[in-house]
Amino acid sequence: RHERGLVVMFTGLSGSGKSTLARALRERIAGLSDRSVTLLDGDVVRQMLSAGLGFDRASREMNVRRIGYVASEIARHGGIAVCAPIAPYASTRAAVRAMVEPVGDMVLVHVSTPLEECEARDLKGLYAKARAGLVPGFTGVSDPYEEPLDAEVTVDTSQMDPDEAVAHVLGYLRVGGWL
Ligand code: GGZ
Repeated sequence: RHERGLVVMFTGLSGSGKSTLARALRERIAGLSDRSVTLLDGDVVRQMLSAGLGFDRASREMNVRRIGYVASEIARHGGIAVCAPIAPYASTRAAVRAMVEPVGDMVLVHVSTPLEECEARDLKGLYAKARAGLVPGFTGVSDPYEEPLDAEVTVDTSQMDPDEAVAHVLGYLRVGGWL
């Protein structure tokens, strides 16, 4: 078993299932491990840690780096942090990895649910608004999402249900010796 802390960062489009998976993973890890497991919930982060930031490139970079910093501090002290920002830029994800890896382990989970599926779900009506030009710079519609080439795990919630996706991540963590 690893003594080092761990950061599990989900990345993917709006509506891809990141938050659902992050919450479920947190619950599963809490039931399996003695270590503390902290969920950095997207909505709470945007309200508290990143209050006032928008969705332009600089704001997204700042938001994701702040999440990465807090997660790395949790890992430094031996805890497990689970977070789920869109994190659309490869360079920002690399910066987070560079912050985490000196003090803990980093597992990037790409939630690769296709845009068409996220848009068909449109849980919050944001894709429709974005298509209508009412939300400028919406990820996947009018703003980039750079697909990760360095994800440790990839799950597509159009191909499996949330329980299966979480089981997949848990399997990776078990085989790797974190659980
Ligand atoms: C993308 C946006 C935007 C724009 C508001 N682009 O489905 P949601 O609503 O709950 O998840 C999205 C959330 C993304 O915030 P993050 O902090 O994860 O993004 S990033 O990592 O890029 O900083 C969506 C909502 O905020 N939202 N405007 N223009 N998503």
